[in-house]
Amino acid sequence: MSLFQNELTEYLQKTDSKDMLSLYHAVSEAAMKQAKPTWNKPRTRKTACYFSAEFLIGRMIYANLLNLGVLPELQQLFLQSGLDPNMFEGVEDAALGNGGLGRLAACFLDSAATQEIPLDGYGIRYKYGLFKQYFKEGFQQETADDWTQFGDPWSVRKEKEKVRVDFADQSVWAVPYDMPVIGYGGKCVNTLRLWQAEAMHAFDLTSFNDMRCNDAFGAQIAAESISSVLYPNDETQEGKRLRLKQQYFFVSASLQSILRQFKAVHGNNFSKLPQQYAIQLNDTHPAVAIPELLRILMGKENLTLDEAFPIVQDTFAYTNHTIMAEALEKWDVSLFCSVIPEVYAYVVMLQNKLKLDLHGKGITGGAQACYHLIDENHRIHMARMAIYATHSTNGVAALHTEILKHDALKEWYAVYPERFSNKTNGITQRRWLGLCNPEYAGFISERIGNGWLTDLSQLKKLEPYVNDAHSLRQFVEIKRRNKERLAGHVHLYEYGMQLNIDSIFDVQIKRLHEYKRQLMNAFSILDIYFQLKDGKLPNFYPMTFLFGAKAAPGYYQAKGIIKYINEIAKLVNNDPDMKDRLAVVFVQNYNVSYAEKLIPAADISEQISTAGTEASGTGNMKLMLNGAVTLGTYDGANIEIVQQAGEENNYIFGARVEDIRGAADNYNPKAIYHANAHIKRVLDSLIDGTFSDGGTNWFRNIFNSILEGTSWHRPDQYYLLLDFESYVEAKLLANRDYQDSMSFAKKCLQNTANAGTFSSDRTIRQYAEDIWQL
Ligand code: 26Q
Repeated sequence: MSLFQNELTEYLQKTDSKDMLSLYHAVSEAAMKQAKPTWNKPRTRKTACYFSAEFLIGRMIYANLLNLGVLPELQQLFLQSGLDPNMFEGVEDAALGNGGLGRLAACFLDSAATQEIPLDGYGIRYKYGLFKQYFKEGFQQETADDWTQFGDPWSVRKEKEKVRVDFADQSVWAVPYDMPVIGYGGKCVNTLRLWQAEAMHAFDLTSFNDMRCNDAFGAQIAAESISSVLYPNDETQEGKRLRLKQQYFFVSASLQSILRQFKAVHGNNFSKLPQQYAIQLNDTHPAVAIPELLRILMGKENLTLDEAFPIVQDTFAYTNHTIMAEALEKWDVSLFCSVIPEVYAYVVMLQNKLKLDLHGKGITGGAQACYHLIDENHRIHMARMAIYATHSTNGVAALHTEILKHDALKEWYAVYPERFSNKTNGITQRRWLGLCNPEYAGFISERIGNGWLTDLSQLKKLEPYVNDAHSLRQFVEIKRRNKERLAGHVHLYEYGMQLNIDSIFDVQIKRLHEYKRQLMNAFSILDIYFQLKDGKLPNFYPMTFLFGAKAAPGYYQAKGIIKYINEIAKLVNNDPDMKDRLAVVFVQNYNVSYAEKLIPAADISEQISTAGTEASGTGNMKLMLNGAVTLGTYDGANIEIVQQAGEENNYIFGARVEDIRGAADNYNPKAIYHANAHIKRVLDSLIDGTFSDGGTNWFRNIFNSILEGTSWHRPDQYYLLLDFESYVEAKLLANRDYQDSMSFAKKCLQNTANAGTFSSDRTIRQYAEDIWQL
């Protein structure tokens, strides 16, 4: 009997408090107790540190219990006591991230712990995570995400390990909260260390009596505001002072904490640092760690630049997650200096050293401009700094890395080709199949054993079953029950909405972004609707289109698209002609836990970004793993997905990167609009009174951005109209194929069987071997 089982049994016998909250704490504490001895084991070898401004963890309790191996015990004990083991679905997600980048960080931690790779995460303990979303008359509304409102039993505050972080205008405590990262099987427990900002002098009531009252109060607010809220704009750089403070805050604290441990063992022999620690920078958000480590080594430990630079370079490595120029972080020198002036001196030192290095490579004068860490407009380019001062730069899918090397970062690839590599993203199959789709997980284990939980390549052994009629029928039944489960959830959370279980579930779930083209999906649905109304598409099989997405609160184009899709949903869902034929649902507050319900129920996975814009995608892998076919473009990891699973088992359409490049200069969306009656009718719905945007003018703006463009971008910059016809055609082909349910199930099973390479276990092994030298 496990310690967990003992503790929980005792609790259930002795205590009357059987409300959700008390049980949540009792169960979590029992699990923490069981994990503790393993967690306390000291590290004896080189450790990798994952620096990330975001960790999109999701709900912790079930994943931790699964990995500890005590989930069956919980279920048994609860059922014996007449309690519902699913009651913790009411517990908040830890949404300390925006989307893909933050979720990837969480998957990496799970994979490393499972494979006994010493990897610790370092980040920020935001008081408020990503905003919660609800719809009011079809418009997105945001509320604060107070994720610890019911407590945080999975964190341990380490008061004694707090460190001081200094800014130009304030100094604060960084207090670490450690979370255990429990590997599957419970043999290894790593740490996620999240820093919370607190005032150096706690505001005390005695100062109410004197004039310093306001000062003390103000200082406390100013300190706590640093870790108060996650910035909700993914993929657009916003030069905000507080954002820079957040970055420096967690990076400075993390480096101090790492160096404290290092010095305890190795003293001042800093040349050994890269043999003991590897630090991976999750995009440029933590890249200020580079000049900060230089500052510590030179300013405090008295090393020279020639001694310190190789240490920095050998310690750090950088991952790029985006191609789009507007997302590359740049800081105005004036802003940077007003926050961390002492660090700026080390940026200048790096800049000067870079100039010498380039000179040595024959790059001189004006040819150096595109490399400058501090450009002619007095902005610091964090990506350039990250490439220059680290030993490794990687992209997150094969196509993405090629674009980095030959386009976005080609000047850098020309001088430092040996630094570039690809590490295609992955996902943890524990959460994204084992936990979220237990029936399918059981189906798989019955056939090939459960080794796939720690070695996803074993899924290949499923392949023979694609020709087994009994297995295919069972697959269809499981998918149907997952649809029922989702429908129950949607009924509860989306105002009593009823889903048609006997329809195709077509799912697009990801942040709302123009490049991800949710709008093109909306256009295609409206086109299908008009065709059905006109009595065309006689053999159309019923479809339910599901969307989940949050728009950054200040991103009005994206908010307009949400409103537009909700308007289409209203039209379609209220039309009696469409009953049981066509439905559109935009779920509210899409998050990790909602994803765990949507993904197992999906038949079709929408991955329709403009070729060359989505660095990788990871939702595409989760849907593939759960037996959905991909309706997608040649972009990001979609390319690798169809290489593995076969183009014949997926629906690939549209322009490729080369086609888009070729089209760019003479692309004329207006000509397409006038030439294609379907497109014209659909687009006109934005301006002809079919729908109302509540007087915001957002629909007119969307219409104009496609046909007219603006002063800062060309018309239809994401080529919706270029791909529209081939997209609708592919969608209708999938609809037709679905009607042969056995052959469609076969495609689905082929996708699962070939998803092995998309485990984050594989990805993190590649980081550990190729970059961190663990
Ligand atoms: C920057 C400045 C100020 C405020 C916020 C930000 C910010 C925050 C988050 C910028 C970017 C992000 C997140 C980017 C992201 O999630 N990128 C995605 O990374 C995934 C994992 O590699 C890929 O699969 C996706 O293709 C990529 O879009």
